[in-house]
Amino acid sequence: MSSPPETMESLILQLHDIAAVKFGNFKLKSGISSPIYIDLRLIVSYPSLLRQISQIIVSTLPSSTQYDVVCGVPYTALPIATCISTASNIPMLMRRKEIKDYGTAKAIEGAFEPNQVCLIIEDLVTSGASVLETAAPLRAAGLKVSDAVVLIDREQGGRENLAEKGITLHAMVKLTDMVRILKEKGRVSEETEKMVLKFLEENRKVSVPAVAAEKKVKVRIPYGERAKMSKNLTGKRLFEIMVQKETNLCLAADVGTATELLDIADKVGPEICMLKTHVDIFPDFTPDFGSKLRSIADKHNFLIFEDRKFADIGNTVTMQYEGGIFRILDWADIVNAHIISGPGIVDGLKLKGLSRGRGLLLLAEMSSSGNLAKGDYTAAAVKIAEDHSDFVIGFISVNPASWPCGPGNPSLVHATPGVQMVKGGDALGQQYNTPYSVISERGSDIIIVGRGIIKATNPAEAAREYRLQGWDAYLENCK
Ligand code: 5BU
Repeated sequence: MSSPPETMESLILQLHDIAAVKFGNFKLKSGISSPIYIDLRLIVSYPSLLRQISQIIVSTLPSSTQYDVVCGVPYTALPIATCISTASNIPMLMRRKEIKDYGTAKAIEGAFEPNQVCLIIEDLVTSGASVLETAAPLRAAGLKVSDAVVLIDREQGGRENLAEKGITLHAMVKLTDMVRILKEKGRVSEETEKMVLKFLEENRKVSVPAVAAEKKVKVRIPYGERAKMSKNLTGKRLFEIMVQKETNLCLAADVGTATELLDIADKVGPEICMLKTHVDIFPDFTPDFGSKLRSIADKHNFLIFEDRKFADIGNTVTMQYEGGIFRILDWADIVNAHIISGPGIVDGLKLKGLSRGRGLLLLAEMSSSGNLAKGDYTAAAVKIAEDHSDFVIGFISVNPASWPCGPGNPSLVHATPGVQMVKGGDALGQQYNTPYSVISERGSDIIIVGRGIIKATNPAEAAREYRLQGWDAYLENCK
């Protein structure tokens, strides 16, 4: 159902009246100069216009479009979404741009059920990037997103980019139609119209990551090639699994009990290349834990990484690795170590692990705020890894692309904790970056996600969304 042409015309003229649409020479966020500028933030000052927009935008949708909830892309579309929600009595959700102190549940505010369908509402679409930024946490929270409705489509690739991610874009008005109407009504000259059309023609396709293109890592050697370079069997296997399963996702399975861990490992297994444990948090640990987890890992083809963070002298860590009640060496493909005690720790772990084909990650950086692993410390981790590349398979890192010493040799893998769909942190110092930022901008290889998945209503669904995000970001760098 669409609105009568005169309603649309009146609305476009009102937007021009309030200078929400301006003509001239404007520098856009992307750096390019545009002859047209649209600022829809102004509409909050014109309640009657806001109401009309909210009514018309919904009438743009085909009557077959079903949805249970609406969510506006922050911030400009929030008042539009609110008006739609109150007028049509359809509940609204809000997406946080930043999370503070909480896990994923708080990336989306409001009440909802898994599998409910959420309609995304946006004011202006260029590449579609901001719609996708909102769709990702909604999907990770278990909601279905298949349609987005927008006030103005700039016709610069947004429709196609969104379609690639399974979202149909419905636009109230296309930019070319808007300019044509303004010309017909004597608001702009023929010359201006031509200038805008020429500009649009020359900027037809703004690809999604072009928004952050200058920040992304320039060249990435594909995981498959790096598998061939790795001198360690486990390092090689990790890269191979990533390629086979098209995933660079590691689940940080910090659940309450060993039973829960085995359960989530089986559910999320198809989505991950690695599962990270903290075995010492389980009250119900039994000696057969390792073999049970091993068989799930074999079934779903992922590696097991015990995040033990060894830190002692070489001699002590040999005993901690092999012995005690946990017997980590028996079941964990990968462990990690601080380098605070010097390279002897690697020698100690290698003594036990190398002949069993195990691998070691060195903590070159940490995700928590105020941590001391930086500068010379990080550089020392790189040096130790190079010296032991038969056993060290890579690093825990946060920002390898900007290390002054460089991220080291490509046979070594980078795994990054502190990942959620939105930036933010928890109350105890954890700091989160998004999958795109971690892989594409910061140059890491693996996203390690804990609460973003385990606290989701449907962890398997959330894991799938993280996998897709992480993998897309990787492919982006391979281009
Ligand atoms: P989260 O729920 O996604 O915040 O879990 C992060 C996991 O990664 C958790 O198991 C931490 O122990 C682990 N971690 C981390 O957060 N930061 C670090 O620098 C290192 C490990 Br090393």
